[in-house]
Amino acid sequence: MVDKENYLNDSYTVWKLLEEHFQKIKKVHLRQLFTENPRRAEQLSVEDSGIYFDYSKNRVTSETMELLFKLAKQADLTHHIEAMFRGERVNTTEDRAALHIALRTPESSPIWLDGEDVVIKVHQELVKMARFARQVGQGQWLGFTGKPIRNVINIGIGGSDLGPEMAYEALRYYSIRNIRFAFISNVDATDFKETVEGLDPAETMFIISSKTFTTIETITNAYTARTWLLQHLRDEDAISRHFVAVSTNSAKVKEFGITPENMFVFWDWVGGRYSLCSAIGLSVMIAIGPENFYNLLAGFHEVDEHFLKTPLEKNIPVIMALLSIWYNNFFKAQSVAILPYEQYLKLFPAYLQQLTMESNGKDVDREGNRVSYQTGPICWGQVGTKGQHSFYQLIHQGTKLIPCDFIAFLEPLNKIVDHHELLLSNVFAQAEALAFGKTAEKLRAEGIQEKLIPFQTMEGNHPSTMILLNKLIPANLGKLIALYEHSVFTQGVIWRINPFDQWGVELGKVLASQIARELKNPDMPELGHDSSTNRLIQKYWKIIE
Ligand code: G6Q
Repeated sequence: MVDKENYLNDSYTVWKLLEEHFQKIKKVHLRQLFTENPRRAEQLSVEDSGIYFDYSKNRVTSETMELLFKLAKQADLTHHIEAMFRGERVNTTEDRAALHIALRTPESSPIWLDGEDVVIKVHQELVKMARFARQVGQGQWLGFTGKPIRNVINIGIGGSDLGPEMAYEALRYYSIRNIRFAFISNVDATDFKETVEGLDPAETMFIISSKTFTTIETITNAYTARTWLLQHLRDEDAISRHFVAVSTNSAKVKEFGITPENMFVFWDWVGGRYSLCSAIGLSVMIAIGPENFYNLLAGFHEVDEHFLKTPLEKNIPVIMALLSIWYNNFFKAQSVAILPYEQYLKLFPAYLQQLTMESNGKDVDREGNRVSYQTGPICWGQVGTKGQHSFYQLIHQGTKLIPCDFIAFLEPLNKIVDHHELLLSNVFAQAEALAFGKTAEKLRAEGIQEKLIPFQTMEGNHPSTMILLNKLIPANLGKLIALYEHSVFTQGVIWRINPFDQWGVELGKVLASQIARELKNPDMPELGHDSSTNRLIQKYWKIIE
């Protein structure tokens, strides 16, 4: 165990100062902080890159922020950011760079990795993707029987699924409507069966997205898709008109029967959950068209630049990360809620769940020592106003502290009478009510019966951050995602963990294959698991006898 004395070495003093400061501030109410400082909203907000980031409803003072910035400095954050952007092998356990920022870097700005400009390769692939996306989107890519493609189905899982599906839903407003887009990820056959139900194979294109091309769920679904297609089209030559692959593993793609022309590549320096901007986003590019996809990348890049070049004190992802650490490590909050008030962002909380929890769900530091402090919080959420009628009760009056990120857009995409004013009024009102609550005096003044006062009193002092953008255009989606990516990275730096590996996920991949072999083989003389697992396997054997 790394004890607190050794934690962050020379930053230990700042950590200790933060602990002492926390004791002073933990009971201070946001009501008091706002009353004492009429300029609080102005002072604790940042406006940059088309983002209005208001963190004034957080339980911090200027002293808290100063200490947190000091913590970031002592963790040598700027050095770590520069190392990632330079392409150093920051993913130490896999000995890889984490260069997702190169995927959205303009062609004119080279980034060198092992003697090669990776940005050139990125743009070559983007051009190939754009050509294909136009052909499919404009009905020029014909299926085996000569029919244009009407259904595009991405088969992938984890990082090869959550990003594309979330971004497709988020940018659906911009998508072509004559093609249906779907995403199959679960190895449960129902996912495949229900998705292809009623579809004509002659009009269906499958994109098999898998970095490794060995992930059992994806490969199983891909072979099922192949069988489904060939049952109807009855000719192996049909594969080349209905299957494309996105992968780093050309040998495995070839083995599956997909030719190199139908393969889109990316590289080992792109982590799965950071891969949306690579060819993994092919389905999104077909849906919204190459121009919109390039705009999405431009939004990512704008925030990349902001993260790299802005002083820590005005750096939005850095502030997001420091607030997360403040609640996680000092208030001991267990989770954070992501609450987008935009229907198109309905999958955003689920996407962030992977980004944040797979990245920072680690219990050893960069040197392999077990940590003695809390790392990544649980991330969850729901689109507004749905959540208000379900779990918000616990955030308002429960006994747990749950910091909330509200995300809202000033302009609606779909304008129908006063829907948007109602939506915005809800998100602003929720943040206000969480912070300031409702006092017993106020309730009495409203004439509420005395016996109901304890139940209707809202303590308030529930922290939240408001991320406000103008409108959900593709660039703004890119900005939002990049904010969270860089916040996750910053938290990883301060917790001294590697946010780019995922050994827990790898373990799951190995375990399932072993049990899958055993389930198929009821004649096995002995099972080597624990008694519980052995009995579960035997239960299954009984039904296939
Ligand atoms: C993401 C993880 C994981 C991965 C999936 C799919 O960062 O590594 O979610 O994306 O396991 O892996 P493949 O793309 O290799 O099929």
